Order: sequence, then structure tokens, then C-alpha cells
Amino acid sequence: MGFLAGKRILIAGVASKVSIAYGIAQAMYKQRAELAFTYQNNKLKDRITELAIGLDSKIILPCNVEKDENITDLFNQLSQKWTTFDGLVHSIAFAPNDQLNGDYVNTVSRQGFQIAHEISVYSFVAMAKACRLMLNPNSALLTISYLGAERAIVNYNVMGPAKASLEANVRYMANSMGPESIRVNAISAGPIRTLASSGIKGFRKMLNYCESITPIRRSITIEDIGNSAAFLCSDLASGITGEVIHVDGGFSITAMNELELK
Ligand code: NAD
Ligand code: 0WE
Repeated sequence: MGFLAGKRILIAGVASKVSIAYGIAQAMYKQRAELAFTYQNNKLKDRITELAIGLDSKIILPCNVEKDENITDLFNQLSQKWTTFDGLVHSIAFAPNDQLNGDYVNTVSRQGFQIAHEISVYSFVAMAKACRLMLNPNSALLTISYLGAERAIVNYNVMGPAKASLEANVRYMANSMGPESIRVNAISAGPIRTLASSGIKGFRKMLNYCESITPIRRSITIEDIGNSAAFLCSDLASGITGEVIHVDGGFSITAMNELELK
């Protein structure tokens, strides 16, 4: 245990104790990483502060990724505590709620498309750009994607193109930052009940369906994602960059499992 000992990692995207980012933070803490956190807005400040303190972190900074100044302020403030650090976890996505229900072509709008891409995709490279000079050699950046990047999934709609762009972003960032020994990867996570997913129409039904046909016959947990994330951000993954690792119990490698042909 302790394969992240000596690593300082900034985590963006904790909203609650069921957030994927919180599962990642817990797994990284277990591996002895030193952690810092960002929160989206003041409504979340007290809750995130409490969760951070539970993981021995005293660095809790605001950052709404819609605003360039918020991103530059974040790293200015962080640099007062950490002059350099070793990793960034980006676990942030957003599309206006009306975009995530109904026929894609009828539902998509210019503004919905733009917001989804700005918050869910641009923010990852924007953060990397702003902290590039603070990153030590052998640093790792990580973001969270979903199968909707590769397949058309009912109701996921504009988030599908956004996740496809996020995955391409990972490859371009990996190619750009590789020469300075910075790796960039994504985890494509299976569905998990979080704040971002529990409001989705039919989400329970989707989870039951996945549980019944996924090779490992259960839902993925934030611990599953956390452990894979800790590995990817550690030197154990020193040869992996520009990659999208599926942590989905094997769901995406099957087809026609639901037919149960006997
Ligand atoms: P969550 O609601 O716990 O986390 C989403 C986070 O995005 C929140 O912390 C929220 O504060 C943050 N966020 C949204 N807009 C922001 C902004 N303008 N500025 C700063 N932060 C902002 O939900 P989650 O399921 O843990 O989502 C985390 C990531 O995992 C997302 O990228 C999501 O697409 C991805 N993902 C989720 C699932 C799932 O089923 N839950 C599956 C695959 C991928
Ligand atoms: O990426 C996601 C969800 C991201 C998300 C969630 C919300 C809900 C609240 C982005 N924007 C918003 N906007 C809101 O107003 N997931 C992978 C979880 C998810 O969302 C789905 C899914 C799955 C899985 C939507 C439709 C179908 C499946």
C-alpha cells in the first residue's frame, strides 16, 4: 500500500460523498496521496470542506470552470500552498437538463451544445493549460468519460458528442504534454447512481439492465473507479497515456447478451 506516497493531487468534481471524484479521492488517500479539492460554488463549500478534512486535506478552493478567471485564480491560490504538484482529476460534466431527455435531433440546441462542450470538455484542457508549469515530471491528468462517446445511447444526447470530444481531447493533451513527462488518460465509467445521474429519467431501469447483462453481473462502484484512477495517476501506469480505460465490468465488450440464447 502507498503507491501514491509523495504525490500531490488536485481533485475537481466532488459534490457529495457518492460523487465519482470522492471515490477517487478516498482511493488515492488510501495510497497515501496528499490531496487538494475544488468546489463549484458556495452552496457546496461546507460539505466539500468536511469531506476534505476527513481525508486530511486543508486545501479547498472554489472553481466554477465556466469562468477563465476562476481557473487562473484557482492555480494562483493553489501555488501559495503547493508550488508544484503531481496530478489533476477532472470529474466534471454538465448539459442543461432539457438536453438529456427526448429525441436527440429534435432536442439539441446551439446553446445546449455549447454549454455541454464548454463545461464538460474545454474545462479539462483549460485547467491543464493553467497549471502546466506547476506540474512535476511524472505527473498524470485524468478525466471521466462514458460509453455514450462511442455508442448512441438513448437520452444521453448532446453529452455523447461532448464525451467523444473529451476523449479526443485526452489524446491531443497526451501528445502535447508527453514530452514533459505528463500523462493524460480517461476512465470510461459504467453507470453509477450519483447527483448527476439520479435525476435522469429511467436511470434505475438502466442500472438493472446493466446489472443483468454485464459480464461481472453487478454495477460499478465509486471504489472500482477510485482504484483504477489511483493506479492511472501513479507511476505504476508510467507507460499508459492518451488512453481511455473502460471501468464498466465488461459491459461494452458484449453484444446481444440480453437475448440469453439457450
Ligand atoms: P456528480 O454530480 O457527483 O459530479 C459532477 C460534478 O461536476 C459536480 O461536483 C459539479 O459540481 C461539477 N460541475 C458541474 N458544472 C461545473 C462547473 N461549471 N464548474 C465546476 N464544477 C462543475 O456526478 P458524477 O456522476 O460523479 O460525475 C462525475 C463525472 O463522471 C462526470 O464527468 C460524468 O460525466 C462522469 N460519469 C458519470 C457516470 C455516472 O453514471 N454517474 C458514468 C460515466 C461517467
Ligand atoms: O455523464 C453523465 C451525466 C452528466 C450530466 C448529468 C446532468 C444531470 C443534471 C450532465 N448534465 C446534467 N445536467 C443536469 O441538469 N452520466 C454518464 C450519467 C448518465 O446520464 C445519462 C445517462 C447516464 C449513464 C443521461 C441519459 C442516459 C444515460
